[in-house]
Amino acid sequence: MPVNLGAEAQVALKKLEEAKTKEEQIQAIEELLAKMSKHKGTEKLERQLKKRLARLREEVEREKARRAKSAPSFNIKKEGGGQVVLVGLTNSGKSLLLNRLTGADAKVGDYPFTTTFPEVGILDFGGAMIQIVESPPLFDGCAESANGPRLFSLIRNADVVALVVDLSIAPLPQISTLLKELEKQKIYLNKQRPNIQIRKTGEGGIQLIGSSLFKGDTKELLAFLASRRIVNAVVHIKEPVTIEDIKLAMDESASFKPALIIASKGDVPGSARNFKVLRECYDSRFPIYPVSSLTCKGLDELSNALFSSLNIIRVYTKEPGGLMSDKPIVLKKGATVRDVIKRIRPSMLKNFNYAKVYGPSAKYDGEKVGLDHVLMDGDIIQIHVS
Ligand SMILES: Nc1nc2c(ncn2[C@@H]2O[C@H](COP(=O)(O)OP(=O)(O)OP(=O)(O)O)[C@@H](O)[C@H]2O)c(=O)[nH]1
Ligand SMILES: [Mg+2]
Repeated sequence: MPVNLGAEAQVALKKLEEAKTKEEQIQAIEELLAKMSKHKGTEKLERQLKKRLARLREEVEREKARRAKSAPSFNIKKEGGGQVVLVGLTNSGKSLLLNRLTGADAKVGDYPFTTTFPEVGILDFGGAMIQIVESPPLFDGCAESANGPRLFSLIRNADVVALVVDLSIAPLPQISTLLKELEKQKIYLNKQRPNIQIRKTGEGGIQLIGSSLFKGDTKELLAFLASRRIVNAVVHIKEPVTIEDIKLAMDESASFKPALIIASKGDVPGSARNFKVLRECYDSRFPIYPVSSLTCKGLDELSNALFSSLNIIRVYTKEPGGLMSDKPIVLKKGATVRDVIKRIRPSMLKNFNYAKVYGPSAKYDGEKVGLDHVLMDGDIIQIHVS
């Protein structure tokens, strides 16, 4: 090392020798380069320092990018054929279940609040990729916690809600807490928006159709409508409703989600009794699937149920005279031949002749069908163009 660097540069050099982190090293090299006197004798050192600086800066940038990518976040981009969110109290077995279903590596712990950010995995259900998201646990009053709003918007955004109920402890208080917390945030499971139609008119006051179905005081209803600036309208009530139902029907912020219950830890002694209690109370409102992530019992049935709950189908294509595609096209239930063509090659719609269908929706293998033919899960379709 040349001795004639200058006093300030010597200090910077000492700093560099003692620097522990990459950031500290960068700072020290920058200081050293700025302070050192430059002459023929320091040229080599200057070159080395600049090279080292560039390498350190690059490493720091790369680490930053990696951290940003893997930083925990509540913003989960939807992927695959549909998204199911696992919602339960802490320790109910969500992480282990997610890992078993998808091969994810979420942390499992026998202590509360192991998962603090959503964990994501993909369940490959015969080529239909189902995104499973573990929500951090719900608890009494969680909406008021720092992550409360993000937690509920995660749930609101999912296609299906799977309540995870721990069978090693009493199930009913768990469900009560989950439903209470969700409904406080206007997330309603396996319920329909009350069936009321309101058509504003220019005049004529409020015209009530189906008024006998309204269970309440009509004056109160008129006052409520007036408070919403609805004074001239046809209000069509199509099912028995209370004033609360009408308020809910008109509440744009309410969301209504399809849901099922996953009864976890079915291997634990006493779980059969808890399962019976759970079924007695909730069987009519929710499909219930008992599982054990420890023994993997019930996981196949559950995967089937998750797929069905998403209302999607898998359709395979087959080139005339060729092989069947090994990856299915995933479509919404009710999709037609037209939807398949739109997905794979819309230009074929113009010279579409017919399609041959093999599988559940065909009356017989190779049935010739048109664009409006409704497909079913597992169909194979061969498109013929003129
Ligand atoms: N016996 C048994 N134990 C289980 C089963 N599933 C999970 N556990 C145990 O239950 C505890 C909690 O499991 P987790 O998967 O971390 O629970 P979680 O719902 O993700 O918990 P949080 O992240 O805190 O919400 C762990 O000790 C697991 O080993 C199961 O099927 N059977
Ligand atoms: Mg967890």
